[in-house]
Amino acid sequence: MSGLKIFGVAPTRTMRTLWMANELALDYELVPVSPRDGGTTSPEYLAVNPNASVPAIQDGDTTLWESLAINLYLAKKHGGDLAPRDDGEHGLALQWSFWVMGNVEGRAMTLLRNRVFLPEDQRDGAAAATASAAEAELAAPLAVLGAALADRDYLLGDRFTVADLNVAAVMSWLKMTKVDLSAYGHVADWLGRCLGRKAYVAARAA
Ligand SMILES: N[C@@H](CCC(=O)N[C@@H](CS)C(=O)NCC(=O)O)C(=O)O
Repeated sequence: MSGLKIFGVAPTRTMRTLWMANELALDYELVPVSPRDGGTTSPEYLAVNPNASVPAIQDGDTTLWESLAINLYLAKKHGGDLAPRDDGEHGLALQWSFWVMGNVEGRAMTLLRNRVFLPEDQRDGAAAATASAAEAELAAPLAVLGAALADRDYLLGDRFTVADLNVAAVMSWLKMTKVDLSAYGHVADWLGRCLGRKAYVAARAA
């Protein structure tokens, strides 16, 4: 088995993997698998990802799922500026990736569900209250991220790395849900720098 296959469709967490693949200018095949049409539960796909979710990749003999782990793998394998340069940077890339999954993703998903996916005429009342509670819970992690970015352009210093990509890919949901970042200037500026990258824009259009 050779060549990189990315399983998924762009308007899902697959976008995270496509963003990384574009940053690294990788040659890949996008195998369209969508949760919307039962694609993730076919026996063929469950053999690739038993979680019945996207994304997943096959790269030679390596099969992987979990979007941010896939990105850490691709960055390490292909090197360059996006990859951690030493053990300390490697640790920080893991730290920020685990952090964003544990502290931001669930709350951002609650916001997406209640402010974007729900039909517009059902977004007030309980839905609005649930969304506001999730937004309030984001204050502490946003302050942590803002403090980390106070004296640097990117999470590991002066270059964009897999740590930024993984955190910004999750934080892009906050933009979609119109979370007010005005109290977090460093975060807003950094997110703008990350989501302004050509490789991200191309991944969204894939
Ligand atoms: N933690 C996983 C989550 C993957 C995930 O839940 N993907 C969604 C699409 S964004 C999915 O395929 N859900 C299956 C479904 O809705 O049936 C990751 O980051 O890769």
